[in-house]
Amino acid sequence: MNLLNSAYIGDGSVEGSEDDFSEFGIGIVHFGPGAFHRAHLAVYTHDALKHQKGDWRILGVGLRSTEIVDALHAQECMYSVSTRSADGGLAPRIVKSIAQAKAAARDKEGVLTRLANPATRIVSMTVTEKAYGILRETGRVDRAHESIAKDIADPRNPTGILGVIVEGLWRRRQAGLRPFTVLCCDNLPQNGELIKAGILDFARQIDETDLAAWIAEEGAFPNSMVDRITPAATESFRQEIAVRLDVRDEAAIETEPFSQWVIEDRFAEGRPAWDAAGVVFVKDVAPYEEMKLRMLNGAHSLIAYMGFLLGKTYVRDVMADVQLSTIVDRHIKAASQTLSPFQDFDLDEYGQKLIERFANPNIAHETYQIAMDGSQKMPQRIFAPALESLKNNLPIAPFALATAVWIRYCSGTHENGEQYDLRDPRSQQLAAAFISNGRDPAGICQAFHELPDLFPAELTTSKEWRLTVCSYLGSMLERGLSQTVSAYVDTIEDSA
Ligand code: CS2
Repeated sequence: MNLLNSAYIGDGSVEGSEDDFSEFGIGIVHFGPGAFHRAHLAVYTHDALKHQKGDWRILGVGLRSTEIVDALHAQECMYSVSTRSADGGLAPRIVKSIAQAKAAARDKEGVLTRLANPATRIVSMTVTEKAYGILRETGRVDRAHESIAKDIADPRNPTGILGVIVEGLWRRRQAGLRPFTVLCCDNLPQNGELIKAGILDFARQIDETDLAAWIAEEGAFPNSMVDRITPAATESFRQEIAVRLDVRDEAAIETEPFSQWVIEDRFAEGRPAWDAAGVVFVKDVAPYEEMKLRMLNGAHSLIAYMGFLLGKTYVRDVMADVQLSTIVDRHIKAASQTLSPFQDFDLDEYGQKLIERFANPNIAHETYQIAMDGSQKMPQRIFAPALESLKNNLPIAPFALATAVWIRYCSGTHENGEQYDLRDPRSQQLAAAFISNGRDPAGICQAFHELPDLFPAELTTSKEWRLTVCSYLGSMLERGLSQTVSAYVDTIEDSA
């Protein structure tokens, strides 16, 4: 039996199963209906619809993948989200805010038509950092990015996120409609501003009329900070939840109880009652976003590289190791020192809560999953706070260590010689920067710092920074990671 035919739908025995939103139309097109979206925006939207009726259901679009679209489609887009608390509790609920799912690869016209439909008022996305093809330093599109290059050459037949959105906006303008709000839900700094800059630049490249000016004038691109640790669902979890619910749910996901969403309240054509569902609306997301990117995501990347290289499969395994969790704790504290205090927010308390979240023994979040796409993540997570620390005479060692571990990871080889796939859009460049310098830490460091659009110039030119990264990398190559980690922990203990 699948979820659709289940007695649970409608009988109220699982939270959310009795809710019926079938009369509500689609108002949101979301690109990337992966695990994170289904545990986050879709849940907030379900809860908002309970508080306030409205045509705010979601069309989930897979830009490339078809698998999740098919899974959702087969069960009328209903699915379960189960939270796993540290004490072992597993609490499932049913989510019904997604009305339809489409694969752009199979029905591009259907997606574009929906973007140009007057009922579409918000276009949101979780497509990962690498999908955009926007150069961080300038906000301009990266013409070397595969889908950007393709879509600029053939804009009426787009394949990438920017191309598809701009084509949707172009069609709306032709039809005399207003633009939709673009709501980026990826972990990028000033994500709304960044995608706005990319969209405007893309529009300028393909349209000689004033499309870009119209978008800039009438569109809305609120920045937002999203947070919920959601591992990729596994078959063993699907089996577990099938036993629990007595149905097979191909789109089931497990996640932590914690969830946070902070958005700037600037919407061109309204929004669901997300505030009633717990979303925090603020004037300026920047402080929240910096806190989350540097403290949570920064620590996550450190955990991922260090943990993966030391044979720790999950984040919780790293946290269960006394030495490694000491390093994580040190990192979170150093990251918090780079932030300016805001409102009544207690950064120490936030940091403490992060440690608990990472340590949750019932969340199996793979270090190798988080390690993916480091070139897209390190700048905002590690290099930005490193630069802030350098400028303000704060400790740079935690960030230099994290950078050195990432560089070491980019070798693609474990200490025992076993190889692994880097899974990074720049993997060839990264691997070459490492391998072409043999085992010379200074040469490797130099090659990494010279890669374009990666390190901020002030870090590249700082002797102190380069020497610190280089000395950790040298130690990892000479003495191994375990010994480097132990020596680093001694320095933390000495300074405590
Ligand atoms: C993680 C994030 O995979 C990663 O890079 O750091 O997905 C993290 O789990 C989320 O941002 C938590 O909100």
